[in-house]
Amino acid sequence: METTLNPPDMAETEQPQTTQHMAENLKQLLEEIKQRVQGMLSYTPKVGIFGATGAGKSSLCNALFGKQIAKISDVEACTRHPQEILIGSQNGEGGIVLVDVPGIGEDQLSHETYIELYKSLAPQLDLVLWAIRADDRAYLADLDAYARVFGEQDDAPPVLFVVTQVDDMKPTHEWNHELGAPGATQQDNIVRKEHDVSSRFNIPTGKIISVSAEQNYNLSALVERMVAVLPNEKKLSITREAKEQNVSQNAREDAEKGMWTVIREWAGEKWEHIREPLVEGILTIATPYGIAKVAKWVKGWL
Ligand SMILES: Nc1nc2c(ncn2[C@@H]2O[C@H](COP(=O)(O)OP(=O)(O)OP(=O)(O)O)[C@@H](O)[C@H]2O)c(=O)[nH]1
Ligand SMILES: [Mg+2]
Repeated sequence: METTLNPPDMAETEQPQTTQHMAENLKQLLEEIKQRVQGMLSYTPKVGIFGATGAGKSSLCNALFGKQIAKISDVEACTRHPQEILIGSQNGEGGIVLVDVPGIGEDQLSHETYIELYKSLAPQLDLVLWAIRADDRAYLADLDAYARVFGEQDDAPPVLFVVTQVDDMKPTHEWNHELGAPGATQQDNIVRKEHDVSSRFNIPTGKIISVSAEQNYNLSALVERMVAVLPNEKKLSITREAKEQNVSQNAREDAEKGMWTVIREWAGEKWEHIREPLVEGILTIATPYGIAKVAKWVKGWL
């Protein structure tokens, strides 16, 4: 039987907010936001590295995140099962999960199997890096896999294309070992390659980054793009986990702006009331994550 509740006695419950009430509400909001920030600071992102066999996926994981985390092979297709590797986590917090998957295109049977694997993995990932070897012109397997994995998914994560092993771009003798950078003709060929990838896969050139894992070339540009394409609350997890030398000031500022933007959204119209204690409180909890390093800049921006 339906029961009706007597409306509460409005005179009793709806009292004008006292200063004390307001102060308590603000304090509560402050604590809530700090807890959510703690969650954001210790978020563990999941990044998938997709692409053809031998493209340099495992090498890229190692170069970006700095630890010997994925086995590398010179000869036969090496990563036969997806390896989920949690690196950099402390006390069960933070870190990054890298999903280093087998390369597509090895043979027809495994190609089909791997596409199914990529499809099932994609929705669980925060970001995908799709590796394409600089001197590889046979895109068929990649085009087929990309269309089938991402063409049909609504909940697909952002994808960045990474042109790998650019030190092997012709003419290889041009590579400048002193600067760790391509020579002029190599550079032209890299740009050409990026345009080619862009038109074949129908993606903007801004989503394509050319790197050499072996020569540590352009990895910080890749980290910048990774930070740029992730939503605000996840940006910081990349700058936190990438090898220090691969994190530019730009990437750091982008990630921190992302964090503060989210915090401001959470505070909403109360922002001005709690701004000062909030900034101080967050700088304290964020210090172990390297945030205090640019505290001055952050304060200026806020
Ligand atoms: N010159 C050069 N060689 C590289 C670079 N990155 C990887 N390689 C070489 O390319 C080969 C394949 O690298 P992996 O990292 O094993 O490639 P993978 O995509 O993980 O391969 P699978 O696991 O078989 O799919 C190895 O011989 C690496 O040493 C690079 O930046 N420059
Ligand atoms: Mg591998």
